[in-house]
Amino acid sequence: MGKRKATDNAGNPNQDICDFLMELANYERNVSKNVYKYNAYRKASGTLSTLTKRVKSGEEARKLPGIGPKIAQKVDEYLQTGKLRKLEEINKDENNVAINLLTRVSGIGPAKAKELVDAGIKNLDSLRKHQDKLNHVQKIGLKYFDDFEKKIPRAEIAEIEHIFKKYIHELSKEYVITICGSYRRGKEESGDIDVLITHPSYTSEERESKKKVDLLKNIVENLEKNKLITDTISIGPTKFMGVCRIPGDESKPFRRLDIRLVPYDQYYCAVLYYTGSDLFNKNMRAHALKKKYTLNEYTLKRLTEEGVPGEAEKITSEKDIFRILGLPYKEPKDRNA
Ligand code: 8DG
Ligand code: CA
Ligand code: CA
Repeated sequence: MGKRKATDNAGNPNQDICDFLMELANYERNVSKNVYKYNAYRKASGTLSTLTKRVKSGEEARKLPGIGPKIAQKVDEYLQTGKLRKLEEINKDENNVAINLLTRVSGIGPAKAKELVDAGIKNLDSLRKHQDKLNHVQKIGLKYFDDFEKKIPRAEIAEIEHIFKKYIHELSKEYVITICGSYRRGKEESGDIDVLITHPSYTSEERESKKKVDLLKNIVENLEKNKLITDTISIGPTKFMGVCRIPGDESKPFRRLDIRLVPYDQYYCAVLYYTGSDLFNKNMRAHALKKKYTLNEYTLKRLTEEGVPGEAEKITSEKDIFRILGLPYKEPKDRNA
């Protein structure tokens, strides 16, 4: 699960406002455990990050989608005073600050962070001394804390993509490999690398019959042998979570890598889903429901009068999904909503 970070567009004239909204969002998620407010702040930040001009007032911000009176008021306070009392109050409490810090470790969620803070562990040095309290994922998150906070430049992912394809095609030329997520949406920087893989011999029927359980394991072993994959967080028949680094260059950071093996007949629903953005996905699923369809990372199915999903539609491209739902096709770069 990726950590949700600020929506940072290069040259965003409202970046500082987006940053404080994301700080409030993280506080709501990590400390108040208020998902509703968390999403509201995130949405507001997302909206402001798409503007090409700086907002002049809360009133102006309020006219935008996803910005209500309370957030507009905060934008006003920030524009007028350069700070926000609510954030200052939040950051006065060292436990809040500690919880926010610890949730930045990959694998540590709000509940675990609170447990650690209650046990008196409030910074990374102290956490390093108490690794017995951490599971395997969290230990890797701590080990690579600095690297995992660094964004991955587009050119580096392109290089990793190239190496990836080279080694996987050694196993079989027929593997289809797509790097999804923010990279596919054309972003200049990404938080992690989301790889989807399929093979014509691997279909949803095969998956049910569990015959091809070793496909992903073989891929991962090959990439380990070739020094691209450095650590495994978890691996199952269809999902790998781990760490990679460009081989032969120790100056490069370690990067979070997710690989999913997807049945051939479900590939494009998965590509759509893992390309995101997650807000774009949410809107698309809501639109599907209005058209009496249900869409998820596996399939697109028509709903009966009673609302029961029928057979999966035959999908051979992302365009099929847009067409069936009566939507104009959107290029990945236009899905940053
Ligand atoms: P980033 O890594 O550069 O920060 O951005 P990202 O590539 O858009 O985010 P991600 O967390 O790596 O997720 C990849 C895609 O997976 C995302 O764009 C859409 C889809 N997705 C959802 N919901 C969720 C979710 O709750 N967690 C994760 N990890 N992915 C999700 O639609
Ligand atoms: Ca991811
Ligand atoms: Ca990603």
